[in-house]
Amino acid sequence: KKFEFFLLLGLLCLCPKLSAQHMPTRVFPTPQEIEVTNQPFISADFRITGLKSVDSVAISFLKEILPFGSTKKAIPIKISLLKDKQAVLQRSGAYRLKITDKSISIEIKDDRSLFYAVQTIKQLVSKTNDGKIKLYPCMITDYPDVAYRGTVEGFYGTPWSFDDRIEQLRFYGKIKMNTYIYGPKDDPYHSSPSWREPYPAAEAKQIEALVAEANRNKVDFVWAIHPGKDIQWNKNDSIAVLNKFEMMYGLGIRSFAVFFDDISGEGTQPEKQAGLLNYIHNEFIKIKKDVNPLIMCPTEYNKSWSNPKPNTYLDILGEKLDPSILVMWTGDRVVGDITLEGLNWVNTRIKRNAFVWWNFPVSDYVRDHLLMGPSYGLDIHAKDAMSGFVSNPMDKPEASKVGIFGAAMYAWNLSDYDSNKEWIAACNLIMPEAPEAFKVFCDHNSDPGINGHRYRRDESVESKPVVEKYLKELSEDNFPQKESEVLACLFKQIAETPATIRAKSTNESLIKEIDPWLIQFEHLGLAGSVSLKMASAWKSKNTNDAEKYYSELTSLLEKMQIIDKQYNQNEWQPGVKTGSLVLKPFIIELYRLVGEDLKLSKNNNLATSIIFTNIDQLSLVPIKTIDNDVNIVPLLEPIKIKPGEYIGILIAADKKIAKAQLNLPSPTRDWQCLEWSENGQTWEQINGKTELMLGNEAFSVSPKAKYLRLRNDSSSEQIFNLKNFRITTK
Ligand code: 14T
Repeated sequence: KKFEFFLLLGLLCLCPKLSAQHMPTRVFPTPQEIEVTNQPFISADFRITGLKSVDSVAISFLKEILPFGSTKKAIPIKISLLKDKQAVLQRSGAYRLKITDKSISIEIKDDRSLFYAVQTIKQLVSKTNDGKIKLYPCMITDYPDVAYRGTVEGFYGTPWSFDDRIEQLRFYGKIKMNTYIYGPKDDPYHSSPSWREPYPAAEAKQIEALVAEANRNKVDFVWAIHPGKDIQWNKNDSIAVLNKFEMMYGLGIRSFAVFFDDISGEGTQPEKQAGLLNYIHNEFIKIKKDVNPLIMCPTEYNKSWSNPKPNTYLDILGEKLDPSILVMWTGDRVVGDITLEGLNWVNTRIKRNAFVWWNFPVSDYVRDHLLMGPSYGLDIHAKDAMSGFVSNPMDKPEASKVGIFGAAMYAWNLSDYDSNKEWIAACNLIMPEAPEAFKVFCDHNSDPGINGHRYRRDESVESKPVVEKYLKELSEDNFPQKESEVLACLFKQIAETPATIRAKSTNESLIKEIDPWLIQFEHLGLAGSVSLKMASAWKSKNTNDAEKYYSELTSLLEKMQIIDKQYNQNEWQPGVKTGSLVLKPFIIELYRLVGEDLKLSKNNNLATSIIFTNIDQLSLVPIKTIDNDVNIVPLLEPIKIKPGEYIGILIAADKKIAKAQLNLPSPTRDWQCLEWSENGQTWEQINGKTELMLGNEAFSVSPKAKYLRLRNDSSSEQIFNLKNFRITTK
């Protein structure tokens, strides 16, 4: 054993050593100590020795990565307990991994350690052409900086689905996160009115299955209750919480939380809250021997909302709560950065290290935006000031992985954390088939826009100075040739990005989540390209071309407005915003400059007719206009139209509809509802016209009509061919 160790030491000394940045493969999160040689060895098989009663999930996982055999050449993998008495190696998940061409040694503290060591091995392994295993000798000593790392499903809006959550738990295992706090605000059995009631059988079964998946991935499934809206501070309700926890225990839950956020009135009293929590701690947590410490979210969960006077809410919790109970904290504000100073402030008051609830990348307060940027604003010196770190994500689980990945890298190894580096790593991991395109998408979809929390994020970081230079040169009456070329490249890339992502990525759920933003992003790219051509024609005094591009841009901007009115129509922040911090304002600025100068600005109504549809497949189908003849360019492939979907034309502002002519053959006709509108909001049906659509006969429409559309009025998806959809204008 000693000999082996010295052999490894010798090897590590002889071979050129590689620092974390120059490793053959990146291990994530960055291990605390790692030395890797750049001389790989190759082996056909491996076998296990040492500890027998270790976690079978980790072992079967290991067998998926390394071929097991019993030949003499098989490299032994020895699993043993960490003998080191260092405090950091006593943490759950700590492991030491030594790989030589003679043996692999895995030293562990617990089952989680073995699982994490296996995750690390998986990242170190590559395969030769003949299917053998290639490994780099290395020595890794690793443990987490923060004990509890994960997410809190704590947003308002549609909770994640069962399948979403299963996939999240697997993802957390891969990035060494160990905590998933279940607290969706819109689950009635988590909050009022039904927190006292048991889950219906079907939902209970799903929770059991989620707990099982969490266990396989060494994630604590923390079930949270949110009783504060209508809790009565009496024995009955204390027992109601206890009973509910007992039921959840029966479903396999071994970690619990009580949330008192976003409530008012009776429920907010700190003495009562502490009383209930201590009761649960004494009567439940302490009695069950296999349950983790209680977690609570206070009512005053951020500095800006907390009473600064001594001996008020937070001090009372600090004083009264059993010291083992963990207290959550979102920072100086509801949504904001996490600083050591801010944590020290609250830690003194709650008399323990805060459990950070980071409200990023949650978007429930800006539902028309995506938060796809780097996870920055996290203090890398705060590891000894927090007991846990969880991220509150978006209602879009796959898209949230970008932000969650950063949070995971931070919480494992704070001093190594570089938000930008990990953001790039996240894009590579989450969309390995098109990492560059995904990065472009994320880069321009990260700022939440103006919001009540006054929380803003960088966006279009590298493009911003180019845009600024471009506008400055223009204002000084120069034409910024170089910047114009750089931005033309960028907008071309943006316009192509959605198609690349759709074609290459196999992650259908992710594409579905971001679909409206992909559609809008494509138009942003097209509008940007046209705006540059317009500005360039204008600067070279080519007024004809400038006007032509101006009107093209008008249509594209109008189209973007329509997309904003068609997709993601929630009642809070409806619509679809993209590139809203730098690129969209840039396009609008060029539009304004040229429009004002050429006296076109008063006429910023729709200059040309455009397609009006909410069928994704058709959103970019062009409209052909020749004099007064306006028609949708016919498509060869049949079109699928879901219930409620429609296809039509919005005509240019200065035109009126004289008549229309449609030929859209479909196996059945009873789904077809033909409608016109003046404003795109209220619609009038044109009765009895659908028979005409076979005959190509023209019919007249109200003179007030600006829009004409055919809508699927049935409850099932239909198929039709687009042969002719034509409007004659006057
Ligand atoms: F418990 C908390 F730590 C917390 O952050 N609670 C909510 C959370 O569920 C939500 O996702 C998050 C972001 O919007 O903010 C908290 O919710 C609020 C915040 C407000 F400022 C609800 C109402 C508010 F006025």
